Amino acid sequence: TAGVMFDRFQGCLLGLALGDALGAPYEGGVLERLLWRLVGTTREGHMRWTDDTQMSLDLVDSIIAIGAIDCDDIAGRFAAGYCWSRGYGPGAAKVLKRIARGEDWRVASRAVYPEGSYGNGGAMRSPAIGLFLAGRPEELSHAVRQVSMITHAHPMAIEGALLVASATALALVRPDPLEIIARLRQTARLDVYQRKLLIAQRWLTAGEEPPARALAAGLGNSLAASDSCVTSIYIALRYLTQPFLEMLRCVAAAGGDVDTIGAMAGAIWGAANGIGGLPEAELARLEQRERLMDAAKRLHQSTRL
Ligand code: F2R
Ligand code: MG
Ligand code: MG
Repeated sequence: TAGVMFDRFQGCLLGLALGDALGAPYEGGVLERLLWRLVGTTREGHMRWTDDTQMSLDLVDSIIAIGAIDCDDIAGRFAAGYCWSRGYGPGAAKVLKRIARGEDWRVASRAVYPEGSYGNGGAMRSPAIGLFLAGRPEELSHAVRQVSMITHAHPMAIEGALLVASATALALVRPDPLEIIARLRQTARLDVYQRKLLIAQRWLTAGEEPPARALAAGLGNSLAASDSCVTSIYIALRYLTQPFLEMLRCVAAAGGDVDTIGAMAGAIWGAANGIGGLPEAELARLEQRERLMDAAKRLHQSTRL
């Protein structure tokens, strides 16, 4: 079992990074895509990933170093890991710069949006917590809330992060799409998530995938958490037994925040299928693959699964 779990931890982190890197060229408008053409490849010719993977790695590095969730340490690593060319959300970038200047994250996170950010930046890094606290739903819920609050204190952002982390934790141990979606419906509290999870459950039960435009219209595709978290969960579960790249084609066709929906769907898909299911040629072109594999290995060693 430990070997299977180790493979799935790597599948989750590498799936997240691959969904992010392969989705990044499709994100944003004309200007953002043009910019990514300039900065989206390393000197060695590898595909770069964006803020989604950077913040996930910062979080994993903190969990490995401390052996627990420590928001002060995580906030420091988020701020130190910030790099403009990884395409952070504008609000998140401001919060991280304030923390880097020495402001407490509790103050910084409310300084940009007093009610907190409702973007998907809290959710995109939450799969790492799903791995660390799989099988312990109450601890998971508490940890996701705390870690989201560092940059994303809005209830929509927190609940989106909880759903993505829970989907990851469930995919790791019981990769049955209908069971996962039913469990997530029991977890959701906010109306918008209840409504979208019901749509996703109906589509999964019918076994028919809607056209890309209807998928985006029904579940959303923007960088708001409420418009991207259920989208990524649905696509991951719909394609759970199909090739990773088929899944990503669906993400790209739905459009919008493609790197982040790809990262979250990739993490859930990878937690269920393991690193062996990921496409080899694309993995070989991914930047810092060894670092990601090592982080997954050490996170696995830090868990009490
Ligand atoms: N930054 C990008 N992509 C750049 C291209 C985006 C393009 N313009 C587009 O609209 O598609 N990607 C990265 O950012 C996303 C994660 O964002 P995060 O960390 O949640 O950022 P932020 O700034 O906190 O929130 C995003 C935007 O949402 C609006 N917003 C959030 N909370 C708000 C509030 N309380 N009141 C008003 N507006 C709020 C703002 O417009 C924020 O800028 C991921 O896609 C990642 O890949
Ligand atoms: Mg990104
Ligand atoms: Mg994005």
